[in-house]
Amino acid sequence: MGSTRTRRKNGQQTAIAYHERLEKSDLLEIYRRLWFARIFDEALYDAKKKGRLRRGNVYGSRGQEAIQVGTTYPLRPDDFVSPIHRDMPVFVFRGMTPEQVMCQIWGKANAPTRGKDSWSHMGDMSLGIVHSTSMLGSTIAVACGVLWAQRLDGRRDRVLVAYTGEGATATGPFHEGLNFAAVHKLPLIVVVENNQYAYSTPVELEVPTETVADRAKGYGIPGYCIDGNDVLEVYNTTCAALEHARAGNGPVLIECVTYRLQGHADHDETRARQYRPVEEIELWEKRDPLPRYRQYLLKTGLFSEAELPEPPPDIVEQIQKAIEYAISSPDPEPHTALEDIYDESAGVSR
Ligand SMILES: Cc1ncc(C[n+]2csc(CCOP(=O)(O)OP(=O)(O)O)c2C)c(N)n1
Repeated sequence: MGSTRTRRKNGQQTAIAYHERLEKSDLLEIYRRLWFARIFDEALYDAKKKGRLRRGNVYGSRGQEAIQVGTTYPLRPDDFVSPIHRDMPVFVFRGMTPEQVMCQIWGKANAPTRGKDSWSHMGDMSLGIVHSTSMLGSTIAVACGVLWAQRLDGRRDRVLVAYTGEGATATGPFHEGLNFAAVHKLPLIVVVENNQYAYSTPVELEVPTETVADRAKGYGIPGYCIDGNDVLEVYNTTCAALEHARAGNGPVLIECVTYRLQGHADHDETRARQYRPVEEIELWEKRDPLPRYRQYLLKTGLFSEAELPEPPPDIVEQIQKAIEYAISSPDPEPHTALEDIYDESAGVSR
């Protein structure tokens, strides 16, 4: 490993500091969202450890919060996102309530999928959240379908931000999807969360090019390779990509170089300490995006220490309340198992 520095060598960098146009209230909201994502993660790990969450795995995003916040903050309300397993806070940033998301995780009757599925396997097109699919890489092909449908409806200005891990960039549907998007100049932004590992497979065994962003050259589209732990760099690059895509110039690939500070999921914690070198973990803990952004805010002179609590207590309370709400919500009744399976209005019968 230790390839981050060389991996950042290639790939374009955006020179425009879009963040300089942000108000103080925006800077604070970005800080709070970073903490929302961090606390969300910690609270779920804690619930799992204490036996309060008894189903599924917890796919943490500790260390990757700057990507979730920096890529969603500049979006318009009518843009789309396509989150995957490591992007749970994105559902909230795009309009779902923490209660809805927690009910989904606990598999409750009042969850978006009414307890039929859990974790990220949900969507809401009224919020522009494309239903997540477990077949990694296929999310890009699905995103193309959504954008193609938009085009048939005469809409070319709604951008879709699709998230993927670096491992998933080695799949066939990723290439087919991105190729299709590039040929038809679809307004797609592919955010590659390069956290260095796909389960236990290091990035070198998934990607033969120096950077993942190099893959963009094969489709004739811009590819950025950026510091995924710097929320403002992520924000600035997303703003540039949005302008490019909205203007009808086609897709953009943004590789956010980061690190998966935990195991692949909670069940992998012990093994992940064996396949990742200790020095590597320690190095990346020092690059934690939260204290980095806090230091930046303090240096601007706009904020006092007291204005930037670590963590903000009201967010801790908000997330705990959502968890308690989910735990006390009803389980789905067995007879609902066959409901919502077919779209009756489309004329398909059971
Ligand atoms: C096509 C496909 N192959 C395998 C899996 C099983 N799987 C789930 S997550 C994962 C690792 C994905 O790694 P990466 O794309 O780098 O994302 P990360 O989990 O690191 O965020 C794998 C192999 C899957 N869901 N889909």
